[in-house]
Amino acid sequence: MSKPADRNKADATANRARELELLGALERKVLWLSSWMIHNANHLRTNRDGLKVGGHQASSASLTTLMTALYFNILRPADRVAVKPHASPVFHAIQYLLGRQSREMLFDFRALGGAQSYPSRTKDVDEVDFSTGSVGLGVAMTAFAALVQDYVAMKQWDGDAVPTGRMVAPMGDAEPDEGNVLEAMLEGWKHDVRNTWWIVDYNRQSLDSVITDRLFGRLDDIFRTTGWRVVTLKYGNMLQSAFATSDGEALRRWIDDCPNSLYSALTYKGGPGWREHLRKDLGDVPGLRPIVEDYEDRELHDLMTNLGGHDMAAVLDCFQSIEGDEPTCFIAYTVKGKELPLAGHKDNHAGLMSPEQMAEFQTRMGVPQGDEWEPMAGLDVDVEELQQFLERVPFAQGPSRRHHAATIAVPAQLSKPATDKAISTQEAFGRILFDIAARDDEFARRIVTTSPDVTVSTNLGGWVNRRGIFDRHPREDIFRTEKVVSAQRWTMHPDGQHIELGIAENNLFLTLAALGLSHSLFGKRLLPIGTLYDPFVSRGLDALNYACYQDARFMLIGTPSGITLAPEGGAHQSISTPLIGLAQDGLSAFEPAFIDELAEIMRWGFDHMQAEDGGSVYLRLTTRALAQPERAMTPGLREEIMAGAYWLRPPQPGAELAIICCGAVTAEAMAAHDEILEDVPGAGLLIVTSPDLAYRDWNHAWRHRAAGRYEARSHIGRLLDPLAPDAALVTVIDGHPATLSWLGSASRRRVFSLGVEKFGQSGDIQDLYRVYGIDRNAILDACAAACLSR
Ligand SMILES: Cc1ncc(C[n+]2csc(CCOP(=O)(O)OP(=O)(O)O)c2C)c(N)n1
Ligand SMILES: [Mg+2]
Repeated sequence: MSKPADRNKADATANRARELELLGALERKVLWLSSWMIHNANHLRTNRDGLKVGGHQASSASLTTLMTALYFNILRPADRVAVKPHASPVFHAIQYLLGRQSREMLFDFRALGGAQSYPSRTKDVDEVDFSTGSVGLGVAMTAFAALVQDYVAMKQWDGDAVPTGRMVAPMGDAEPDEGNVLEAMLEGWKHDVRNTWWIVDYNRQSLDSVITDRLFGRLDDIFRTTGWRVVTLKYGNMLQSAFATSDGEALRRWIDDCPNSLYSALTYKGGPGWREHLRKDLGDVPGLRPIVEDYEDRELHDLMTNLGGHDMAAVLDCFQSIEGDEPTCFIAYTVKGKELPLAGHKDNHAGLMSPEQMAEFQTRMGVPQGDEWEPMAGLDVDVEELQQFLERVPFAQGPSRRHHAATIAVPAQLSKPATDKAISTQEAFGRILFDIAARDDEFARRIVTTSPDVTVSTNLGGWVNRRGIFDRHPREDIFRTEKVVSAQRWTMHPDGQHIELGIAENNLFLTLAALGLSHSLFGKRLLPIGTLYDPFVSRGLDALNYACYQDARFMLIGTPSGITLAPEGGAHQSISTPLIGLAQDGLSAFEPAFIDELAEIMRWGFDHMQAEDGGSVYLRLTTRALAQPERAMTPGLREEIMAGAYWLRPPQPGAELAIICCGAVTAEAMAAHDEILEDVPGAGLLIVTSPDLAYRDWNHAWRHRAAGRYEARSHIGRLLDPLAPDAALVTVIDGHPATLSWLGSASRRRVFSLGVEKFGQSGDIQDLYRVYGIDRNAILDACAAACLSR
């Protein structure tokens, strides 16, 4: 009789073999479904516009083994994944097999309402954790999500622990070409980010071509330098066995020395191609002879393409061997288009199998005609056993991957800073936050600020002094312990509520994206605020768009802005950001002139960031101090500020002119208005607090009217009603004039729009406003032109 230990070992081996068999069947099915989904969308479904639908069969095949291993074995419910964008079909096929995606959605891949081209948190129904699509962003997002996971876990809110998950990115090997990935690695290292897995689908091909051989080895270095554990998964078990034979070393050397391009080309050519080349090298490497002579064409091809990333047993062993929370990069060697006739061809990125190739592939996969969408059709394993296996898959335990966190009560009013002096919106922002920092309530505790090395210069200093900087490890402020006088207290500890970032703006937006999804990812609601110099919104714009696309919720402060930052000069002037604010979906943009408006907008923003149908908020602020109006915040004023515009000086009925201004140039508009009243009595002065909300409201109103709801009026339309029908509007903003020029159409009146259209130069406000035509005289000239052209 065998000993119990032996029996256990034998059982474990048998179980492993069963598991590998089932995973092998699932892997084939995932490969089939992802290929078929794309084929159906391109060749079988009716497509009306004549455009190629596309989809990436080769990129999907490249990642099939790794994704199968992850989703059906490795991942746990607390893990969160950013899937390589063009492996979207693989993700959807897997969710389908797990019963989390419908056949209809797969059928409608890339059609309206169907499974999305690239995994989408907001548009897909099968609970994508992180959207991807713009390469590099999803990868980096996982590092910041890991940071946020630590942030909320270390706060120990609500008494319940946040289960630790791994933030996983199965990624393309060209993704690190995007600088934002390298930026994230550096930032992640500074923050000692844990629990992050990046799995590089190392197929050595990108979109256009085969990746240069010189990159070989560099990737490992880059990862190790930034504190990552690197695990290379190069050869499958078949190749490893071949290496273990007496002539194996020769084979290993041949493969290792084979240039990427040649390896890809031979992969495409298959057995005869491999044989021909190996034979040529027999003179130099006689050890290759047994392989050339003993293997059939198909065997030879399978052996030579038996890379680690396609060997299920090797992949599982590798993933399962990982212990600890060190960030880990797996470099998994793969073949782009593995198992498909597209394999290895340098042009295969957008390549599609032809109907003939697909028919041959279908036969090879053993999928009966008519059963193409059947999850279990054509598998050579016990279907019942497979079904039981699927029911036990750890990843799919639990009803939903999305959390719901209760909203945090926002105070009914945020008090504006008490001052009788002129004050800028940037300074007031800092003081409002400083006041919030003194509160002992949930609202103050859930605010988290972050800034890319402009914390002090965007006026977050006071808040940071009171609330501290987040760090996984407590660190003293050395300047303080050494008694060096400084206005800043930079104590770092796990309770800190500010995340200090390096300068990279992409990292700011990805951090905001991760913080702004904390309620859904980790069940802990945060109220994130990010500050940066307004011109550098453009530097991180794709990441901002990415954050909004995922419906992350945050408050963005762009300050200082426009040419109003004056002596700072042309390179730092933001001209187009008001248009970005207007056009960016998921972001409500404001440019307050006065600090009581600012306090209202911030209060509203904290609610809007939490509302089911809400979004993020962007405030374009300034360092220019303006004298403040003495007034009470009446409910009516509050409502109008939040609708986007109000009359600072209402027009007389029938007035022929209105000056309309936004933000820092309100002082010039007021001065011009004072003077114009002599010539145009009754002219009004309108303040636009949000070109974005006012525009959206107008747009909604005309669509309502177009649909027959004739009573629909826009806020701006109502405000401008008292003006004469042929009155003129003169608009002015420190930004692109088109931001407000739509008001002409909105009110069917002539509009004369002032703003900044050219890159500027250093100077003081007076000089710059004059040169770029947004000073008092420019406004008066525009008013004169308006009246003359009547
Ligand atoms: C920011 C951005 N630039 C360009 C593209 C277009 N694009 C899509 S995939 C791709 C190449 C990706 O290569 P790799 O990451 O190696 O993925 P593979 O398909 O080889 O697995 C490119 C350039 C994109 N999606 N996003
Ligand atoms: Mg690649």
